[in-house]
Amino acid sequence: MKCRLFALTTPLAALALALAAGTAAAQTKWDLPAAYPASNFHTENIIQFAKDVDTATGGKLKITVHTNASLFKAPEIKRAVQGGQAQIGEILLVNFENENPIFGVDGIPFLASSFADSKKLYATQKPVLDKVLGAQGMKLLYAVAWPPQGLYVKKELTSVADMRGVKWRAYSPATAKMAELIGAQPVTIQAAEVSQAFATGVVDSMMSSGATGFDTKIYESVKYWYDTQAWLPKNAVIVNLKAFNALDAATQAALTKAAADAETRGWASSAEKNEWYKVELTKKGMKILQPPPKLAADLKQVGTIMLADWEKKAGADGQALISAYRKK
Ligand code: PCA
Repeated sequence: MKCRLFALTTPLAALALALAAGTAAAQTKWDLPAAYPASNFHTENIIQFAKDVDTATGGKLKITVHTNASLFKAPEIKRAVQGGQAQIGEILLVNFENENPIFGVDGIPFLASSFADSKKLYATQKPVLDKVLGAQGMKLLYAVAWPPQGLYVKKELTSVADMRGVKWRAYSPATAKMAELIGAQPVTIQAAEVSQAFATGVVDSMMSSGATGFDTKIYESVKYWYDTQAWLPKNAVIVNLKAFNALDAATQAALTKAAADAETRGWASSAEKNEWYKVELTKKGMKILQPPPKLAADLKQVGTIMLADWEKKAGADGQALISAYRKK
């Protein structure tokens, strides 16, 4: 004991202490606000991503995932990352369409309605997203599509006319706009509050994936889901550029690699779970239906109007993006 005490006062021991302190200081801790429940496939993927980063950096970069909008509400996460209140976060890109049309291109109905087309659209959109987010002091790490969006309703439909006056849960500017086009009443509610909104009758319908219907137990109040395969909006994990640049090169590389893996894993899991959700929703008593011809045609028309609107807002660059996508 005496010996150890003595040892601590030697220059060598002092150096060891300083090194230990240096190691502790070199550990970086990041908060990652996410807006969806822990059991959601996006969130599970993020948790795996954080683990991969931890392992690859030997614990040098620790990312704490805050699920279900517990740290910031969904629409606040982007600004939190931009301002550095969170170093990294998950956002639903289409939520930010009013800031810049590029964020909304994956929310246009029937522009890209399969996983394959959605990947092509992402490849076209990504360079612009990189630029826009870069100019805002952030960096896109990866993005993963939600499964295709379908229509949750309480009664069977023949056309969109049957939706007139129905209380419609919107999650983005585009889904609110859709409600207006079909004569429904939009109420914007983020996923974390959807369960409550349906249970209390604030809303009676929404367009979303099987994932969110399952996560929110929508089957307790809604019995039909039309598998319209209308669009596949994406969640993106973004990082504050200053926080990213403050990492050493090896940590940056580990983060980028884990992000690329998460992107591949996330798209695969979205497609796989899309099928699983349909089975589970059916087990819970929901009817999963193909839209009848008139309903399908009406919705396509809504998509055409929304694409024209988007192209108008996005100008020449936007039109170029759409034609580049169509050529892919
Ligand atoms: N779920 C999210 C966005 C798209 C989706 O499938 C939601 O409904 O909020």
